[in-house]
Amino acid sequence: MTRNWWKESVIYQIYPRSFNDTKGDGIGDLQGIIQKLDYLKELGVDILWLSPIYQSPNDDNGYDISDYYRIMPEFGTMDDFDELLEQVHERDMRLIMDLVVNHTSDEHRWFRESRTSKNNPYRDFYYWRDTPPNNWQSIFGGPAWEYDEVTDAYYLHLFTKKQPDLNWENPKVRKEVYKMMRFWLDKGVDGFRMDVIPFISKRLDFPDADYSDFNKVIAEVYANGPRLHEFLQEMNREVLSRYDVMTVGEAPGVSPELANLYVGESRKELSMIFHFGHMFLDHGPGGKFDIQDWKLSEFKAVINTWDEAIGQEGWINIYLDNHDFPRLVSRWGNDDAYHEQSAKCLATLLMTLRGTPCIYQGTEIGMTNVAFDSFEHYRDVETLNMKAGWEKEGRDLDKLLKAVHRQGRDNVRTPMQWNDDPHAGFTSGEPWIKINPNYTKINVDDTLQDPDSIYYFYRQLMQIRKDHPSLIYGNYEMIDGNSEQVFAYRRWDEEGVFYIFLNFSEEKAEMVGSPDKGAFQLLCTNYEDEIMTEQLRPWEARIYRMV
Ligand code: TEU
Repeated sequence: MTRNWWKESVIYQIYPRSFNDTKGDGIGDLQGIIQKLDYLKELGVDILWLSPIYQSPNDDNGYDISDYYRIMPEFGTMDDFDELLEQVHERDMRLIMDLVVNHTSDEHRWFRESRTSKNNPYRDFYYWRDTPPNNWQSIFGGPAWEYDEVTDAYYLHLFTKKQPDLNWENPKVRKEVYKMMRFWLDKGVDGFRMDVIPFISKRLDFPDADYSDFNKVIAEVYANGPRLHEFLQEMNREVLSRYDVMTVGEAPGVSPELANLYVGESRKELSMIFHFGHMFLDHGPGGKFDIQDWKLSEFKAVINTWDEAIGQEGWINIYLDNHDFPRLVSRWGNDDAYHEQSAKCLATLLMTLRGTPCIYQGTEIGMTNVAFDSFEHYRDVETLNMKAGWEKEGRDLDKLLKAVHRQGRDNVRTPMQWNDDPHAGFTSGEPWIKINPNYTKINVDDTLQDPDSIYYFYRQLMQIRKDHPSLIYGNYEMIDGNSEQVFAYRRWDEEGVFYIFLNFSEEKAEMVGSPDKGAFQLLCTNYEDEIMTEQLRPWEARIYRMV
């Protein structure tokens, strides 16, 4: 397997709006990120992924771009960006931008032009039809075809109606996208995270879809269109291949079988993808707010299947939360009785699977979900659209609020908790969204004072990963896949052999398949007393290394 800097790195995702505000307007900004670069360098991360910072009306918090060449004024100026990029590079870190090119904002010049008349030169930058050609639904609720009276026609939007889908069939669209990508790469940006990139090629026969299983529609109708790989190979040829950069494709709808079409080295498309296999385990047929139980054996099967599918040919990003999914310690761990142990156990998983790990801002200090007592405190368009839909259908809003507490995206968008000052040190103004009230207990300042904190455990794990490339490039094999308590696996190559045991439960658990004590030494555990009992304690993680 080829060795690359981006395989040996750890990514840290910054949601700029909620990271650090230096202007007192309650919104995070680029100078705020600059202020925290030493904190990130100390943590040990290598690549910073910024969620979109381009000009946007923020219908979807920046994932609705109105100008790809300008910085959102709330975040600062292009000079601030240039300073940020320079400061990141000075610390031998790298920075990747969020490339959102499946759609733009409806306030983008291209769309403002496109909607003025049926023969405007920009008309075919988007998908217009005189009547909706199918029953497609937006992922954020409601029909995916929006009527526009100016030309008495409908346009396609797979997300909000303020996010019209770009028509990639039009070579002028592709040319504009590639030009914009070169603009940022010529500034020295080190790559892109690509938003819903599997959606850019549409099935032009626009078949109806069966919404009894939304995730199936995403996989079989919205994603993996007929010209997708042609477009990605063209993008690689025209742009990416000319720079030493990395790309990570957000890959909803991509199955393990299709993975290496995107990331196989010989394909010359993307460096890696992050899949949604584990992320939809608790989504019922009605989607994320139709919550169903998940079993550890199912979770392990997903990890296994993907590792096998990628094999020696491709590469994936390893993540357990991001700005779209609940906080990992609340969703997969136990953010109450075993907050610290389970956060560290999950960190061990992140750092010892085969792939490039991604830490989402605040996860390194164990930030948790939040349960606002009313919809008025929520800001996410996905949540608010869902509430409007349930209200219209006369459904039980209390039931939805409970589902939002578990699955809502604002769980991960409450501001970073820097200290126990008012507003957690995030802002001197009124934050754009309420701070999680547990900031007095969970914050960076306190974490840095505690040598046994989750933060220092992440640092320890990242150092272990760097010291032992077998944990990056080595083979992976699960042990005892049927256990509903323990996730155990081996990592090995000619440089080393490692066993990892993770107890995903509140009970003691047998260490099935434990390595021969004589041949292995304990390298890391999340129980400070390090008295190694025969059984794993609740949420105990252990890494053994063959001596
Ligand atoms: O997300 C695409 C996507 O599939 C997610 O919307 C995910 O399925 C959903 O959030 C789960 O509820 C990307 C961005 O990450 C997301 O923030 C944007 O809202 C979306 O695309 C539109 O750009």
